[in-house]
Amino acid sequence: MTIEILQTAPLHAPCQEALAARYTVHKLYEQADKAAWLAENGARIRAIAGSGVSADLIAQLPNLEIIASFGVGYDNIDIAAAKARNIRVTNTPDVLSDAVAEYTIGMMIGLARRIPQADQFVRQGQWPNHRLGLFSELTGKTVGILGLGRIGKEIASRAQAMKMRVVYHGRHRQPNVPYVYYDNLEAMARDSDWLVLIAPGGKGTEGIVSRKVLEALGPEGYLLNIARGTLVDEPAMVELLGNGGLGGAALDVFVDEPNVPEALFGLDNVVLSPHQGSATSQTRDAMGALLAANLENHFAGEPLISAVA
Ligand code: 8YV
Repeated sequence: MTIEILQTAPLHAPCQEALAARYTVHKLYEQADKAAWLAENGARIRAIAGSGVSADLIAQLPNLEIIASFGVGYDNIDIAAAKARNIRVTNTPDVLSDAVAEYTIGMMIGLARRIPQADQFVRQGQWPNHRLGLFSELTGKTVGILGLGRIGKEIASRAQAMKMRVVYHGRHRQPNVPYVYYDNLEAMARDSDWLVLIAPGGKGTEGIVSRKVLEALGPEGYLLNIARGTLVDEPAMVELLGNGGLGGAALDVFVDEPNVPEALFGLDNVVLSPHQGSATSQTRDAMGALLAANLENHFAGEPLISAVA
């Protein structure tokens, strides 16, 4: 008898294929009546693959042993509910750090130099009659990184390659880190040209980039969010981007994805992206392989590769 697992969302195709070859996979998101399906079949499920796992779903799976999440962030998994039942949780750290860091620098340059706008300018045939203008560059600027974790460090070293000065804020000063530490986010925003957000989502960081922090970053300051939309007071950010209180923003994440505040669509001091940080074939293959390997190890009684602490 094969092990039965539940997929909560569509996954990267090669990952899905690897799971289907090894397990009996049930796709909850394809069930018309999810509650009825869970009531009838929930007891056979031993693992979840995917993201978006609520306490309510966990409660309907009495024999659940492990949740293997596709992604490094696990703010959409009820970790407390899993812990209460000794259900193991894994994520996909490290393998996506380079792709996310690379995209961060790409979006920063895209905003500083208005690359998407330049593309539109040429496509719309404006070049023969108009000049696009002069913009800013990263060279010599200070970037304040919120969250100097694994991805934050990759961003920091790439920012240094762009000849930027790196400072950071997090809950603690880190030993053996060559960057100036700020224990106050608002103070760091005030002293930075760029504020880069790469801290985890969830209740602990909700709204941490408040109106005050955005105002401290100021009319010449640029915000880059590649973490979670929930970190930012989004209405305040939209207002300040529109009235010149904030210089610009490059945003890969939003509070209510895939819905983006429409007021942003008319602003040319923003660059918008549909949560693409880890979206390369290379990285998604590695994330899928890690998810599958964690499940494999769990069912073989081997140590997990990347368990959520
Ligand atoms: C998503 C991410 O997981 O890893 C994360 O936390 O935000 C992304 O890599 C990815 O978009 C798959 O849903």
